[in-house]
Amino acid sequence: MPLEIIRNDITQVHVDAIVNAANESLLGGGGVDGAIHRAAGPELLAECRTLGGCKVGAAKITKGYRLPAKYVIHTVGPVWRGGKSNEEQLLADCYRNSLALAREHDLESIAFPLISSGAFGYPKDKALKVAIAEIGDFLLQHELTVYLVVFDRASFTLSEKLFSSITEYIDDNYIDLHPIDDRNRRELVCMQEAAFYEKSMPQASMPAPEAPLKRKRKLADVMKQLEETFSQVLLRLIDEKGMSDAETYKKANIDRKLFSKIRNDIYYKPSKPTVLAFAIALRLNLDETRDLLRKAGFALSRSSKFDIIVQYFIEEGNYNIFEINEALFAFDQSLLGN
Ligand code: AR6
Repeated sequence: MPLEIIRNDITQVHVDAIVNAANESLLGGGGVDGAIHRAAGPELLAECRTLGGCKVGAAKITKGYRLPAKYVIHTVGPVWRGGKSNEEQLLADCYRNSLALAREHDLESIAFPLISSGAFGYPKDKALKVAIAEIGDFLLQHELTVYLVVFDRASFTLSEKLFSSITEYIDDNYIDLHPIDDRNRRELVCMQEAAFYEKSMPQASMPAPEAPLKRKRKLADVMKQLEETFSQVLLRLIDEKGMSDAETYKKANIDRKLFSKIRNDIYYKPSKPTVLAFAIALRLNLDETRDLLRKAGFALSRSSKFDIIVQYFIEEGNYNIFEINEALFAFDQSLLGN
């Protein structure tokens, strides 16, 4: 998955580079900076002494020494002063300049902490937004695996407005299956199956009376589409939308390797998050999303928070996969992508 949000101690992450939320001296400090220096050993400080400090928003690279990561990219976030002192731009620069360094050094993976969101006081939800937007923009242009490391879930908050509107949507749509006894559950499954069959062949079972020629062609189309596999439907949709392969897999938060597997194997069986990721990349509406899921043997379920949250974003017309993953993470769900 090109962008993954994980909960971990960044000093433990096995990647080409971890990013340090440092200060302008680059000579160590508390928070993540202290943890990185402790884990890397005194050689890191010795190399940092040769760098001559670092400006806010800029980034410098050193070796990783005793860390599992090969490199440390040191960047200096802005101190939060209420939001009117160019903080957002400077924080965005931290991500952009760190990612540029990763590219210059041909790195394949990088892990970021939530820069400025500790001692420097940047509100965590705002800091997260900047991180996701900058990393997301970068990933639409370049190949890299990026981990956003969130230290403790308690520190992770979606903006209150988004959080409460998703919660409300879940409350309205979520069916908790547990209180339902077996008989009810069987009935529910039968109802879902009936709805499924009713929806799956509308043109074939209920032809419009007034257009025999058109009806015939439509039926042929339906039959042809029934025979298509997930992989074939996906490639057809990409063509129909006028998108390129790269644009599609990047917007789906899917890496190139997985995409070429799907492209080369017409019988490829994707996971549900992968199918939904493509539905988002292709900006499918809910019905189209259901059709694509069905091709891979899945359906949207009202007893899955994961499904309901994705459905919320589709209904809102928000197809930004990184923002959707931010919400899924906040609600403790698995993320979209491979
Ligand atoms: N792994 C991942 N994230 C961590 C870890 C860790 N081991 N430790 C803390 N965090 P901060 P800043 C999270 O204060 O706000 C230093 O003294 C933490 O929960 O480390 O940019 C420097 O020398 C928070 O969300 O960095 C500077 O003087 C995030 O990392 C100053 O602090 C950033 O918190 C920089 O302040």
